[in-house]
Order: sequence, then structure tokens, then C-alpha cells
Amino acid sequence: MDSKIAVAVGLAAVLAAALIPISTPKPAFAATVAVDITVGSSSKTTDAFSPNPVNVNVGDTVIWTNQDIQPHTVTSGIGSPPATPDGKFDSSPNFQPLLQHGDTFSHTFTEAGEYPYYCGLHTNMVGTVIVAAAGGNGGNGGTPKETKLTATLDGKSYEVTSKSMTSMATEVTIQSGQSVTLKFDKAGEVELTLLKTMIGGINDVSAGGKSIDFTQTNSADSTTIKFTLPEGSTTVVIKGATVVPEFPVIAAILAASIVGIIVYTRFARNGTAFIGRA
Ligand SMILES: [Cu+2]
Repeated sequence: MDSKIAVAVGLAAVLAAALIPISTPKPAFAATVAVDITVGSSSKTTDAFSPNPVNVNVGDTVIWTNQDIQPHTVTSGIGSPPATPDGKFDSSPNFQPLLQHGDTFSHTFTEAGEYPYYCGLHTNMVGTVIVAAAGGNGGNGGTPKETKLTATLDGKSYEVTSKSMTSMATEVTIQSGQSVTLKFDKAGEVELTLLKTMIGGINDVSAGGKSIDFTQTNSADSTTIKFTLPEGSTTVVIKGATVVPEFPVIAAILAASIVGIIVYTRFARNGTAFIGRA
């Protein structure tokens, strides 16, 4: 065998192996899920908290923020009538301290189940946290909204998977060699899975021109990042060490390798035919 053909075949094999996605199980991670105590909530019932019910997984932390101008509490148990705290969690034991405007209270849920809660000052305000077993598909209707979007560059498509309880991805675009940009319908906690052929070595996620905190987990062929899109932001820009431009180069090498295999195969066949005729 000609050494050049051998190199081409070898290269093609290596590239083919590199391009075949290897699936590995996604590691579980604990999430922080935001719930608002809504404006004017003292005169509301189940809409005093949003989202309500809130669906989380075991290990997740729920963080309540009082968006209202009146003080409130987040107290586990049954609201009215009569209010019965169950002692599982309470922002304000004996009404100390009350959650003032902008204050937060958080609780980590370590066991699956349904957790009712209410406001100790306005027992008409009631909510439920539904905690699904880790690795489960969420509680009643508790699966996050999953959206698959496709970005196209140089005639090649790249799929992005977005998972969120609150936000839906609406558009993805690639800025070749620089970044990947996603648009969402609204703010919230988002998990994105991006193919490494599209973006690798993710090192910055920004919203509204500011870098935001994110976590990432890597599998062989993709990266999953998690972040909270802040209120008022609907666009995230993700930067990485490698963003797509390698693709045309890989394609060119792969194409050259395939040509090499075809040339070699034809040469071998012709040789056999020639020997047969002789
Ligand atoms: Cu209240």
C-alpha cells in the first residue's frame, strides 16, 4: 500500500471516530429555583406566589423573593382555615424576621413530596412546592420545557437543547469563531446543552452585556451549562475557546481522506480486473 494512501485511510478513521458522538449519562446537579411573592399578594390566594406550584427535584433550593411592598412570610403548612404550620420550613418563626420588600428566604428540599406553604400574615396566600425524586421527570406536570433549536453555519446544522421551567429558547445564532447567541421569551433559570462541534471550552456567559454566573458539565460530545437569565434580559451570549470555524477545515481533511480511499479502492479493483484478464 502506498504510504500516502495509508496515511489518508488512517486519518479518515481517526476523524470518523472523533466525529461519532459518544453518549455519556448527564450528571445530576442541584438547582436553585426562584419563586416570587407577587405584587399585591396580600389579597391573593394561589397566585400570591409565582410560579405556583413550583416543581423542583430533590436537592434543589427554592429561593423566595418578596416583590411586594408589604411584608410577608413563607411558612410551611396549611394556610386557611385555620393556619397550621408543620415546622418543615419557615422564613419567620414567631414572625421574626418578616420578609420585607426585596428580602429573600431559601430552603433546600432533600426529600420528594408535596410541600404546602402559606404567608403567616395573610393566610389566604397559599403555595405548593412539588419535589420530584432526583433523576425523575419532575412531579405533576413538573417536567421542564424542553426546546430544540438549530443553528446553521456553512451548510451544517447544530442542535441546541434548552430546558427551563420558565423560559423558552426562541432563536440561536452562531457568530463564527466568537460566540453563540440565544434568545429567550423571558428571564429565568435555564439549562443548555451545546454540541462541542459548535462551541467548546465555554468560558463566558453574558446577558445584557454583563457576565453572569454559570455552571458547566462536560460529556464527550457536548457541554451542558446552567445559568439564571436575569429579569429584564432575554438574550445570552456564550463565548468559548473554539466556536465552529474548525468545521470547514475538518470537512476539507475528511473530504480529502475519502477521496484517498476512493482512489485506493478503484486502483485495487482495476488491478484485480487486470490480473483476471491476463
Ligand atoms: Cu403576606
